[in-house]
Amino acid sequence: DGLIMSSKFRGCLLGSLLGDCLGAPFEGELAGTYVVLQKFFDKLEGPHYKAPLMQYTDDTAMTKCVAESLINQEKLDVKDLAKRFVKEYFNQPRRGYGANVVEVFAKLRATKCEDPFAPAKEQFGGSGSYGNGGAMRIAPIPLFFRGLDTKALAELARQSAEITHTNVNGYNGAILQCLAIQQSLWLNPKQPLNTGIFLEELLKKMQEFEKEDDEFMTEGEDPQPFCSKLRWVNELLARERSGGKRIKEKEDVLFRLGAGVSALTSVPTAIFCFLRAQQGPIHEINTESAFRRTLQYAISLGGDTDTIASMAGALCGAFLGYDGVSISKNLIKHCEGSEEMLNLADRLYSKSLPSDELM
Ligand code: F2R
Ligand code: MG
Ligand code: MG
Ligand code: MG
Repeated sequence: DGLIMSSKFRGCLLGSLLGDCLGAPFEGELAGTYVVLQKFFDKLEGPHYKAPLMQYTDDTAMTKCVAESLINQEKLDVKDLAKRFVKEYFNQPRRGYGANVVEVFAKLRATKCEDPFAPAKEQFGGSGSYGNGGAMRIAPIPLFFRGLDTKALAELARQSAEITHTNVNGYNGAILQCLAIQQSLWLNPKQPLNTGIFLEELLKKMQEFEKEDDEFMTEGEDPQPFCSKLRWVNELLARERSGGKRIKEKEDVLFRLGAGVSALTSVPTAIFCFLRAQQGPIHEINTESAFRRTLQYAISLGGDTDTIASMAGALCGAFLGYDGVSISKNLIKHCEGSEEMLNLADRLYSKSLPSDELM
């Protein structure tokens, strides 16, 4: 019902913000020790509010643009969205943007976003970016359009991504994260999540979208790389459930899934972190909150920590809702823009299509 859904909007956008703010100090590091992260989180959750504020990065800056564009236009308007990305970037360029995406912003500005898709097509010699920038900012789309069917929703996700990411793996990563958030939104947070069924459904949907790109594949390439990764997510979770080798878990996750800046090495990883934290306690992560466990585990993998934690946090928040995340208000207060993000979630909810009945 409405109360639960509005709480899920808040949880999703808050999870996205917190993952970004808390993961950002560790971005680009090797897989960190659990001890350092445990202390870091304990301190921020503790009774004393202490500066410094944890600042958000490009992930959140762009997510806010997507939310604001949907609230104002009440539909996906790619030209409006492109203009907001450009304005946001040139107002605050030092938010840790991807090294190449800034060329897209410059070209969009120079052409006044006349064709919002044109500049991105020129990236990387015409092959387009496969970075995770399209996926990292997707959360407001599955929230706003939560009642759409898979195909229609995926089409919107792809369009929103193609303003900057035209490589098939760039926009398919955005589609995967979008569909995973939509699935999490429609689950009952009071019931334990069946991770096997969750992945089975997601895989079925992704198989449709990866099929369409067969013709672009060169010989020997995996035609369905995201589907293959999802199968590994399932396998790693199943191993853990059967009490498999815990010590090597992190190494296996990094080897099979990765923790990089490409969509392919980060979106399935974020989905894994979310589901793994729902499955139960994790070695050396000491918290009662599955939401905190999700973020802490994602960051412990190293690499693109802000983005993977942000995407995992969005998934977990969409499942549990704000009322179910059970973390201290102090931790939330430590993250830049948290009040504003919750406010955006409320406005997005009130403007979103009342189409709960569609599903
Ligand atoms: N940029 C970063 N982190 C770098 C360090 C930031 C530092 N901590 C700081 O303080 O400044 N993080 C942010 O970037 C990621 C999202 O990037 P996005 O939007 O996808 O950008 P881009 O430039 O399109 O792609 C990123 C890199 O991926 C590689 N790449 C992509 N497509 C490629 C292709 N077709 N061929 C070869 N390489 C490709 C390039 O290295 C790109 O620079 C998030 O992590 C966000 O947090
Ligand atoms: Mg970032
Ligand atoms: Mg295309
Ligand atoms: Mg990042």
